[in-house]
Amino acid sequence: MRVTVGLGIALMVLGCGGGGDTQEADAGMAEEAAMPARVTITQPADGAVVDAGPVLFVMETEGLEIVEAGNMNPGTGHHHLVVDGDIDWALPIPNDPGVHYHMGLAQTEFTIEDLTPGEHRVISVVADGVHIPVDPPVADTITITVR
Ligand SMILES: [Cu+2]
Repeated sequence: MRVTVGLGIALMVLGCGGGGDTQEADAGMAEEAAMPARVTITQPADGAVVDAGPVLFVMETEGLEIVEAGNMNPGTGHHHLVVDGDIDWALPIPNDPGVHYHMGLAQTEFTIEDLTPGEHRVISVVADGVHIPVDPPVADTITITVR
């Protein structure tokens, strides 16, 4: 019986990619699935004015695990920062420093050294092991001004 239930949960996870299923076989798991994952840029604050020079970005996540790039386990991903750029939600995030940055070693903080003076839109987005944004999207956007 235990084996049957365990296998059922394993198949369910594989089948749905780790999200969305609210079967009540396991109350704890149903609760977890009901909470949407999210990411927040906790530093700098949205609207902050920062001095030119290195700027430290700090990300906090809920509802998913931050792991190294290459890990395709359901419910995991790694951080990215997109500076004044766009995101194609269906494609791998490009690797072009200056616009798209990958935190492929599971970092939750990242310093951008060379932000130009002026206003910048910075998007934090969590993507899977092959750098495709997780679905549903887990992202946060701030605007900062470098002086
Ligand atoms: Cu990546």
